Amino acid sequence: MVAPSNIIAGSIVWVEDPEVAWIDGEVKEIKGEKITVKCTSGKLVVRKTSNVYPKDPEFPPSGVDDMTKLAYLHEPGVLQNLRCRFDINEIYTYTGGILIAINPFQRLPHLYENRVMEKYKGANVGELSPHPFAIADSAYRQMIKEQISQAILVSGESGAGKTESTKMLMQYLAFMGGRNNNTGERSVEQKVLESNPVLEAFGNAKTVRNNNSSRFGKFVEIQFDGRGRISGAAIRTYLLERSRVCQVSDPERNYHCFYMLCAAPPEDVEKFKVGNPRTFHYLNQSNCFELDVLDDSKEYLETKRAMDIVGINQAEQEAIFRVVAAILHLGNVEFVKGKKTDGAEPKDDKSRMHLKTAADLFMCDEKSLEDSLCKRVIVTRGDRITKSLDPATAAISRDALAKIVYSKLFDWLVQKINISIGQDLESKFLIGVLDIYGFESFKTNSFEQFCINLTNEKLQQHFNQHVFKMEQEEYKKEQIDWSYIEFVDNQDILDLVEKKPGGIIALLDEACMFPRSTHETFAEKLYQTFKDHKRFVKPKLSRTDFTICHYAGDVTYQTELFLEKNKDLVVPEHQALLNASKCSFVSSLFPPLPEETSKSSKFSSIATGFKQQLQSLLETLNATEPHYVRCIKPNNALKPGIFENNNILQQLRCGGVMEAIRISTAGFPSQKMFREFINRFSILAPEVLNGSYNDVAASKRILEKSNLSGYQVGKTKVFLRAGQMAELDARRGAVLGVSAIVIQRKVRAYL
Ligand code: AD9
Ligand code: MG
Repeated sequence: MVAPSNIIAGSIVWVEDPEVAWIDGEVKEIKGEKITVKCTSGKLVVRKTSNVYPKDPEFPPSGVDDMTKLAYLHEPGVLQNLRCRFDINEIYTYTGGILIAINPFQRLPHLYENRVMEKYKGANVGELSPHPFAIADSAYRQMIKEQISQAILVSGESGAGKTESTKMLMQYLAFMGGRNNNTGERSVEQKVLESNPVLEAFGNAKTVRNNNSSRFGKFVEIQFDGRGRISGAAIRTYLLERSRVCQVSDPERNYHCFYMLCAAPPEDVEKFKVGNPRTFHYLNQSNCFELDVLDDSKEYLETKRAMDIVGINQAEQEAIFRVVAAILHLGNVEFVKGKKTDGAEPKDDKSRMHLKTAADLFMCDEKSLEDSLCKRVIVTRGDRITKSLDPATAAISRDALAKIVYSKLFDWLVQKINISIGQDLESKFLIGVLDIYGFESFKTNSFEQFCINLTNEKLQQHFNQHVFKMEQEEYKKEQIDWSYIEFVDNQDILDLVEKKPGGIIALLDEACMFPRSTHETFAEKLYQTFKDHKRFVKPKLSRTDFTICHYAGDVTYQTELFLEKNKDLVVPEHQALLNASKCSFVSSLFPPLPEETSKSSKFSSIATGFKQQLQSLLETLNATEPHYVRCIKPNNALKPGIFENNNILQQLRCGGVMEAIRISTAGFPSQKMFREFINRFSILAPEVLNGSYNDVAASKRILEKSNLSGYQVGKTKVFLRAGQMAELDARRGAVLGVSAIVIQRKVRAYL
C-alpha cells in the first residue's frame, strides 16, 4: 500500500505507540511502504504506511459531540475527541445512535438537575449536548410516536458507570411518564426509583474495581398506558454473586447491608445482637470495613426509608434484618472433631453462643440448627442412616446455608418490590432499561465469568444484528452498490457454549449429574469434544483450564469450581430446618418442596437456568427498538481527571463502538425517502418541480447539482454518506437565508 494521497512530508499524522496507544508527529520522509515520523515526544519512528493516519489540522479544541462529525474518523481521532471532551468535563459523546459515557469519578451535579430534564424534554437528539436524558427522551418519544416498545441497553466494565447511568435514565422516564397523584399513596414511579437503594443495599458491595459494585444483573421494565403514563413496572434480576456472603478477599467488602446493620442506632444493634463488624468472620476476612464515600449508619436509615416507600412494612423489615444478623452469627460458628464421636461439633462456648444467637434470630430450634450443620440423613434401600460430618464439611454446610438464605432473601426483595409496584397487564408498551455486567477477563476466571461473558456474547449478537445486519439488509433491499463491511459474527461462540446437546453448558450439566465426575473429567470431555473447534483452545500448560476465543478477546477459565457452582441445590436438612421456623417470613423463604424433589434432592442447573433467563431477556429485547449506552471507565484508580488511552481503546473495541463507527462511515448514515428528500431539498434545484416529474430523476438531479460524491440512490430512498445531510441542509439554510449553523444543528438528529 502506498501512502494515502493526503500524507506527504510535513503532514501531521498519528502513529501507534506502546505507551499512549497513539501519538502525533510530523512526517519526515516517505519511502515506499515506510514512513518516518518525528513524534511530539521527540522520538523518531518508522512505520508502515497502512499504520499511519492523518491528523485533522482543523480539529476543534473542544472536540465534536458526535463522532460521525469527525473529519477523519479513525481510532486515534476517536480517542483524541473523547480525551478533549473529557478534559473539559464533557463526558458524553454520540457515535451515531450510541451514547458513549465516560465516568468522571466526580460529582457533576449541574448535569442532572431538574431544569436540565426540562430542557431535554422534547428536544431532538443532537440539538442539545449528548446526555442519557436525550437517549431516554428519544426512546420515550419513539414509543409514543411509533407505538413500539423500546429498550435502553447500558453496558461497560465494572465501575464504568452503568448503574449511575441507569438511574439517570429511570429518573428521566419517571419525570416524563409520572402522574400527578394527590391520593397520598406512593406512585409507581416513586416506587420504581426507590427500588434502587433497596437493591443496592443487598446486592452491591465494594470490590477492587468499584466501591459500589452491583453483584447482580438487572432489567427494569417500565410499563406505559396508551397516553404515555407509567402504569406499572417489573424488575428482573440475574445471577446474584452468592459466594461473597461467606468469602471476602481484602480489600473488598461483603454486601453493604451487613455493615449498615452493624452501624444501626444502638437500639437496633441490641435488638439484632450485632456490633462491631470486626468481630464477624464473614466480614473480617478482609481489612476493609468502612468506606470514605459511604456512611453506613446513614445508609441504614436511608435503606429503611426506601423500604417503606417500596412497600416493605415494619414487620418485614425487622424480619429481613434479623435474617441478615443471623447470617453474621452463623458465620462465627466454628467446628472441631467431637470428643465422643468423630463428627463435628461447635468448637467452644463462643461458637455455641453464636449458634444459639443464630437460631434465636432465625426463630428455629438450636439443636435442629446444629444437626442440620453437622449431620446428614442418608436413605439407602428404605433405611435412614444419620451420618456425622467432619469439621471441614460442617463448615462447608454452614456456608451453604448462609448463601442459600441470603439468595432467597434477595429474591424475596425483588418479588416483593414487583408486587408492591404492580404490573400493568394491559400496558400498551414498555421501556426496558438493562444494567448488566460487562465482559470480564481476569487472571483467574471461574463459573461467574463464564456466565457473565455468555451474557455479553448474547448482547453483542443482538447489537450486531441490530446495527450491522439491519443496515446491510436495508442496502440489499434497496439494491444499492455497497461493498459489505466485514464484522465478526459470534454465532459460533454461542453454539459452542449453548448448543443442546453437545455445548459446554450441556456437558457441564451432564458432569453434574454423574456422581463420579470431577472437574478433571469435565475438562477432559471438553478437550475431546471441541478439539477442532476454532473458538475453543486447550491451554498448553494446563490440564483442567480451557480458553474461549470471545468476540472481545480470549479468556481462560479455571474449571475447579464449575461443577460445584453449577449445582443449585438446597440441602434437605436446611430446607426442613428453616421451613419449621416460627418466623413466618423465614419459613416463607423455604416453602415445602414437592414430595419427589425433597427425597432425591434433584439437581437443578444454574447455568441452564441462567441460559433460559437470557433467552427470555433476548426475546423481550427483540420485540423492542434498542438504544445503546456504552459506559467507559477512564482509569483503574477510580480517580477524576485520569484518561488512560490503552485501557479506553480496549473498552471501545469490546463494546463494539469501533465496529459501529466503521459501519457508519463506510455506510450511509443518512437515508431519506424520495418524497421527503425532494420536499426538503428541491429548493436547491427548483427546476425539478417543473411540470410532471419523476421522484428518482428529481432526487438524482438535486444530488448532481449539489456536487456531492459517494451517495447512492436506491429503490425508494436516497442514501447519504456521513456529513452529507448536514452539507445539504447548510446549503438549503443559506438559500432560505436562515443561519446555516442552526439548521446544521437540527440536522444532527438525522445522522
Ligand atoms: V459494576 O459492573 O456494578 O461494578 P457500574 O455499575 O458500571 O459498575 P457505577 O455506576 O456503580 O458502575 O459507577 C461507579 C462509580 O463511579 C459510582 O459509584 C460513582 O462514584 C462514579 N460515577 C459513575 N458515573 C458517574 C457520573 N455520571 N457522575 C459522577 C459517577 N460519578
Ligand atoms: Mg453497577
